Amino acid sequence: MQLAARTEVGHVRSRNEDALLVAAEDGVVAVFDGLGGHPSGDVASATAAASLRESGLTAASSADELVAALQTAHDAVAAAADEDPSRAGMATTAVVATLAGSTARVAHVGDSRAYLLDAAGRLHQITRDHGMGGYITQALGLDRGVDPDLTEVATPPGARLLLCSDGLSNMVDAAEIGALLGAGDAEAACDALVEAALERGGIDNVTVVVAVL
Ligand SMILES: [Mn+2]
Repeated sequence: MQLAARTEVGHVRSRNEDALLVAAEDGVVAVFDGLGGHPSGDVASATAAASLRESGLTAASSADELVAALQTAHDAVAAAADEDPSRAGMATTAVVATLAGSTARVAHVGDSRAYLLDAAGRLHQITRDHGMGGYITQALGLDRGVDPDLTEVATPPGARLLLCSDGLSNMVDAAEIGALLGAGDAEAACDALVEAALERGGIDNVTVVVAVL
């Protein structure tokens, strides 16, 4: 398995409020996007990434353990918000994948996405956004709590998994995402996807994780 990851602030935003996690030895990857219009999005995404890293989650974890790790990350973001009034209401999306041989499990809240490029070169969007047009209905840290979606997908040799923030998916259409994801090694595909988002304007932070399975 090859893994590559990159996050960029883009051309417009002053801060990068996205975060990523690549725990190659554990077979765990994740992308987080601190919510705009809320305070401290960068703190929210970094807190969630740290919680996931410390959760003990691995490719051998069960589906329930994956969902529980996201619930724990939600609690960590909420607790960090309670520590400082300036952080009240902070929240972050999360998309997390555990990569175990020929299957991957993906859990998410919000509009950060997972895509699978199958061995035949067809792109499948694995996640369904929680929210549209910038209004997010589920995110780690929101008062109403979270009920993550969980999907298990087959990842035969040659399949490629992409996790990304909306700074990619809002800037680059699915056909181009599929073409760029499929070309070159993981590092080349990751760079090509980020560069495409930046060339289209880079109006948001952009974060990409590519796994070549
Ligand atoms: Mn974003």
